[in-house]
Amino acid sequence: MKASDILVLGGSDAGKTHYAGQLLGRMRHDRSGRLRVRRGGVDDLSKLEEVLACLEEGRAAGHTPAETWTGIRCELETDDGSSVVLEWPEYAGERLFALVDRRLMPDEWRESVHSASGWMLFIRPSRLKLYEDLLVRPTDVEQGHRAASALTVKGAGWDDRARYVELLQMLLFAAGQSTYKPVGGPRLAVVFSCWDELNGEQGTPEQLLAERLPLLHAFMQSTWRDGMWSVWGLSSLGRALRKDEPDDDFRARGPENFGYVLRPGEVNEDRDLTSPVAWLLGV
Ligand SMILES: Nc1nc2c(ncn2[C@@H]2O[C@H](COP(=O)(O)OP(=O)(O)OP(=O)(O)O)[C@@H](O)[C@H]2O)c(=O)[nH]1
Ligand SMILES: [Mg+2]
Repeated sequence: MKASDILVLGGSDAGKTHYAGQLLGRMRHDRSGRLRVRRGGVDDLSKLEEVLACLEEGRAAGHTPAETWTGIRCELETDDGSSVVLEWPEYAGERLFALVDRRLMPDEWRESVHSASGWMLFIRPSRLKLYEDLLVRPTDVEQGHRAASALTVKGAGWDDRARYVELLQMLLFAAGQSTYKPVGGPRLAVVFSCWDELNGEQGTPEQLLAERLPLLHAFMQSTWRDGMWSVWGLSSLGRALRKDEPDDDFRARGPENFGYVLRPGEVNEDRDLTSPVAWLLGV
């Protein structure tokens, strides 16, 4: 039996926990997906049970507490009947960008980076932090012609177009990967989460990446071997849920009837939420 870790990468509020909860529900109850929970397997899924319980009541689950670092372990069965043990880290998103901000890689990260067979990077397009640059603010525009507020960069820290590239460079270095030749593993899946928040005009997930994060797109194309990286759209819930007020329709129809992915190159929704994980595991 193969053991495979997926390194889940994503900042705060990126949708990691809700996806994990929905994934568990699908793998357990929907036997038509590419991956299924093996009955009687070696599972430790208590963290995700809590998330799924909230969803079953039509409510959103909470933010993952900062001190959390749990490995969720689950034995899966694939279409061809073989088994994979999936290890899935659950942590608070702010820990991820602390790597870039502090330029230090704690041991827990180092281990995951080394052992993971696939990296899944969650990016929520509606929360991207992008600053104006010279392309949208040409230097020959007279200051007096512009609103004063447009000329100041609000907030400190990185622009996301550079931040994700820096993060991947650090992780590749920690994984002992040379970028001299195209990287042949781990596989990398960029997942644009909360796709339902977009206006429907963004085309395929890769088009969105090229448009909103062109530096990251170029970095992935030139660093990973073709076929070893992919870009997905994801809406784990299909709609926004609230923590305090249950959504009656969601509760009545059940979380298993909500959520979809956009497969690489596609603009249509596909109900199999397990497919990005199946792709990362190579099954
Ligand atoms: N509209 C919409 N909202 C979603 C979806 N998935 C998650 N959310 C919301 O997005 C917010 C963040 O989701 P989480 O899954 O908690 O994000 P996280 O990456 O685990 O965040 P941390 O625990 O802070 O690291 C929550 O308020 C969810 O209700 C979705 O598919 N669509
Ligand atoms: Mg979380």
